Amino acid sequence: MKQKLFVLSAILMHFAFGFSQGFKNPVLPGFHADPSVCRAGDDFYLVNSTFQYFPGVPVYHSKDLIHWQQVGACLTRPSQVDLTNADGNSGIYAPTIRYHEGRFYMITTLFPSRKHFYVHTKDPAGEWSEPIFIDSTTGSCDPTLFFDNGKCYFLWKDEYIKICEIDVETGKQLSEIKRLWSGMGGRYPEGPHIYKKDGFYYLMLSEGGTEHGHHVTIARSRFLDGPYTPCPANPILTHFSNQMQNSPIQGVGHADLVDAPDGSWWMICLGYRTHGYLQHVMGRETFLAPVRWDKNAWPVVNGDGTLQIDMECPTLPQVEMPEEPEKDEFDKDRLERYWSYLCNPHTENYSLAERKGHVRLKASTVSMDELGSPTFIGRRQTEIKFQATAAVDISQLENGVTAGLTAYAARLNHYDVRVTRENGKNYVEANLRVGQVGHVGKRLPLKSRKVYLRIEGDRDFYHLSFSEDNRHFEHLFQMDYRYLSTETIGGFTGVHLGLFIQSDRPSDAYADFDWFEYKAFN
Ligand code: 6LW
Repeated sequence: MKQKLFVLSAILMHFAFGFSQGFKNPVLPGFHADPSVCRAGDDFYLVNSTFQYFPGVPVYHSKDLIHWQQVGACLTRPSQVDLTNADGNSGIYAPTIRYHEGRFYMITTLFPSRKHFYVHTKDPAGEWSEPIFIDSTTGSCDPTLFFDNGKCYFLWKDEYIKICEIDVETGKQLSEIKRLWSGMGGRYPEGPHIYKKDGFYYLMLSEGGTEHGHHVTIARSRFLDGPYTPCPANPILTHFSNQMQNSPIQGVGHADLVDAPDGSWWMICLGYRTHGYLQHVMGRETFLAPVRWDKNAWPVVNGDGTLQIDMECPTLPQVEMPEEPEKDEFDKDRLERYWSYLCNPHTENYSLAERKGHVRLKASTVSMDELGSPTFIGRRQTEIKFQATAAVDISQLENGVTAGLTAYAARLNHYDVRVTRENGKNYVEANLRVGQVGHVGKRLPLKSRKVYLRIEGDRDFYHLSFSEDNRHFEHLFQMDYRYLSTETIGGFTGVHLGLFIQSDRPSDAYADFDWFEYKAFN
């Protein structure tokens, strides 16, 4: 009844005020994979997987499921997660966030150990606890928690979706493990979540793999341990159909459901925006869709189980969140939350204090082509068309040291516009790493101690250029976007625009980045 009133009031608002609020997808653009959402009162919180990036599992806050602000991260301390030698196929996989009796829980899996663990907090924007491992079960991924009748249940993806009761204070297994459902027969049944509504337990999961065949299915039972009856309208969300083959959004799946204070239901899920046909570089992003879920009925996602970039639908009352600054002047005592490190950082190689208004990156012998934690900070590419510019003081480089701006997809897939010091002179060059092949484009001598490095993206290329006056930019190289795409390199992450420094020998050299500007054009 409440939902009917919500829809009716939205329609009345539409005609009375002539507007249908609607919103633009993705609600979290750029690499925001495997989203999970919960609600505490009027506040929504959402988490994403992060693999080799640190801090792990960013926490976003919203009042309307459309506008999100990153308020923290779950894994901010090396004691919580060891990402040594992690890459885009390991580290932190899909998380789930849940709220129960005043406490937030985030459960996830660490690869390659495949150990499931969770952390908790009373303040999702603050520090989260030390990890509690569920030692009795390792293997596969996509854990979730479900609280029912004073008990806590742990579910995860194995060859089936499995469940057991745990002691949520210790992670100790309290009941035998049961198999619940393995979906409709699609490959990789994964990403399970349980919801209790109208006396039914609903088990939702994704099948088909996190590529073009991805789809969301659901089943229900009067009993938590089943048997589960599949929804006759499965899949309830997919773009694998003929109807959606030309959609700019593909691979939709890995969803979570949440109800709003007004009784309406919503789905967040992952998907990716291709460059026109099959390939994407930004990783899997977070999308939103309205759900009609009448009493005792099956949920219906956005009317027909698909979603669009421009969503024309009634929304919750919209509450804007502070926008991320386009230009980062590095003038605060901590980095903006959108910056990430690769693996657990060597914190001694980063300083915001040694030169006011600059981030000082100190050379290490870990190169961008290696596993480990090079001196690097990166932020997500959030649109196909973008412009990233970094201003850097290169006066303290030494022979054999290289510093610059990179479009980073993986250690063997990145395009850099970089400054290198040789025989006491500084040069700027384009450096392309494509698997086992490296290529350095034309190398030009630099006269100034400050240089401006730029990478621009469009539907076909990444363009690398530089300037010594921040007005005239000289083009160095343009490189096909496809060699940074997930389809080419595999893995589960997305391109980051990053600042880095590295040395081929031990060195005290450093680079002072004065500012970084990122403009996205959608
Ligand atoms: C994750 C699985 C998936 O564990 O991809 O799209 C895997 N869904 O649920 C890695 O993100």
